[in-house]
Amino acid sequence: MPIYLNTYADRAKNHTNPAAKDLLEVIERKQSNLCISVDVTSSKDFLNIIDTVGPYVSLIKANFEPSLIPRLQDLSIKHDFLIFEDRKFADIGTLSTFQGNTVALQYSAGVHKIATCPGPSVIKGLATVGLPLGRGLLLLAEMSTAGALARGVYTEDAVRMARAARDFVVGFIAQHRMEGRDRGFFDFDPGVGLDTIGDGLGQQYRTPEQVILESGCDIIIVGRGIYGKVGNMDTGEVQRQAERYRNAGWDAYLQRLKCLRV
Ligand code: BMP
Repeated sequence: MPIYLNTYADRAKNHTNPAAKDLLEVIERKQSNLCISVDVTSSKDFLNIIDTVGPYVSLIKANFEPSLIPRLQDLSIKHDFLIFEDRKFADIGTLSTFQGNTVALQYSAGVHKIATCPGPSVIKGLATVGLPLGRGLLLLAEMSTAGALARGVYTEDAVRMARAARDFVVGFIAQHRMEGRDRGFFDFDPGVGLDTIGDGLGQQYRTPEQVILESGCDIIIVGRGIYGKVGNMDTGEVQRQAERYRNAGWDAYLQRLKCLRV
């Protein structure tokens, strides 16, 4: 059966990248294809949000201070989620013995990092550090913002680069399923909202149903839809929204399985 038609659990059985396999197992165990994007500046808000939404998510996406890593790791064990460090790598990919200020060094300075990147040399540089640690990389193939340049040839090249480095590249940040139905890559989709279609600054939102059922993506990435306006947070409401998005994402996945099996 083509991989796209399989359950997350079936896909976990066959995946060779340990980070991707872990993620598929967590998704199945928690029945959640929700990734929260925690884009806040206060460490207190950051940790509070994660502790509140932890039970409902499989993945936390953030760009965090190294000093927060031990707390984040404790929370990931407490709530059973993986960490996706979101860094935009746009430096040269060279890994030099003497001069280490490269993307590989940036990458090795943190914890569990999956990142976007601009070329095959960078993928190679990151893989030297990431593969021995059992990590995976995501390539930015398409963007959710209006008028984004990540399309056409850029998107095709991202898919080509991913295919050439299948052991390390585990998928894409995208708006649609990037490969044919036989692919093993993940498609992570940001720009997800249940109550609004944009943020007035170019961000465009689609519903979990559009993303998972219609576009065939695997994971919804949600930020402000869950924690609202920064500095204006009510823990009960954050928890309620996390549960709501978790349920919406999972229902869309169940519907997809049902449709495809008919
Ligand atoms: P929000 O749900 O609050 O709009 O947050 C979406 C998150 O996903 C942000 O961290 C943003 O940087 C990221 N993102 C995106 O919105 N669109 C993309 O195409 C790629 C992203 O990484």
